[in-house]
Amino acid sequence: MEKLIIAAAICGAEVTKEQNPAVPYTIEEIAREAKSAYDQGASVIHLHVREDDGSPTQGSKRFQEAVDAIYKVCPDVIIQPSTGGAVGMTDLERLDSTNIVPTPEFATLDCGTVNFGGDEIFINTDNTIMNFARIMQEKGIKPELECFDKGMIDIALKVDKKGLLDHPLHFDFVLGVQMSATARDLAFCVDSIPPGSTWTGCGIGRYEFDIAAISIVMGGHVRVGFEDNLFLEKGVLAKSNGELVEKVVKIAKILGRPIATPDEAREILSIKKR
Ligand code: KMH
Ligand code: ZN
Repeated sequence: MEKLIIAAAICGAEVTKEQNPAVPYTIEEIAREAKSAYDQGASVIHLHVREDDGSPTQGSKRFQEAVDAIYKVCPDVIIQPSTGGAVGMTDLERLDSTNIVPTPEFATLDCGTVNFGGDEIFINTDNTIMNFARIMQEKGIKPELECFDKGMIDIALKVDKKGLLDHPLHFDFVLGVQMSATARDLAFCVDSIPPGSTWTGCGIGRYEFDIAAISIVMGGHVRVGFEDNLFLEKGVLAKSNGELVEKVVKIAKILGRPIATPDEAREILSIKKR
């Protein structure tokens, strides 16, 4: 089976130090968390950034500082800035994370509107999605198609029909926010994407390691990290993102799946190194 790409979503926009003191806010903390994940086997860092007080920002200046600091300690890692940002940000704000040097190799593209719990709605209209896809295509940024349910896969395929996505496509299936997090859900998503596409499974909260294990067996890739889950096991906070990655590496070893280096991940994902 193909080597396993592990993506670490080290920071997110919503989780706080009150929930887990290891959640990074400062540039130093973000670099520390990226290194902890990379040292354990993460080849992709999914990146949000914060101001020092923890408030989320998509500002390119802050992203540039974070990316520079990460490359110093993880020179060959694939950095994947979020273009989702935080609920309520404008499209222009969200896209600012891609205005860095070098231009990102990879970035998220959220393929629909999502109920985030309570009154929170993460809005992605068709025009937003098409516009983000067009800009990423122009800049040569590989989109990770974030799909929180099957309808979002269909939207991604509609964007593809317009010629706004270069092949092979790469999907990230996020389970446990809008769709439930079962093997059946994941299998339905995997069955719904074009042949030759690659995909990552991402389980939110207590589903993180179930979805990781199922994805490893099914030949997909895995995302873990504080953005999605703060616990190493029930009642035990993870001390670092590295601990979460380490657990995936252990599961992969038991299941016989070797781990991809960043350059091997580029090859699998058809990403051009900057
Ligand atoms: N923070 C969420 C509103 C992404 O990174 O592209 C959006 C999100 C998805 O995290
Ligand atoms: Zn994110």
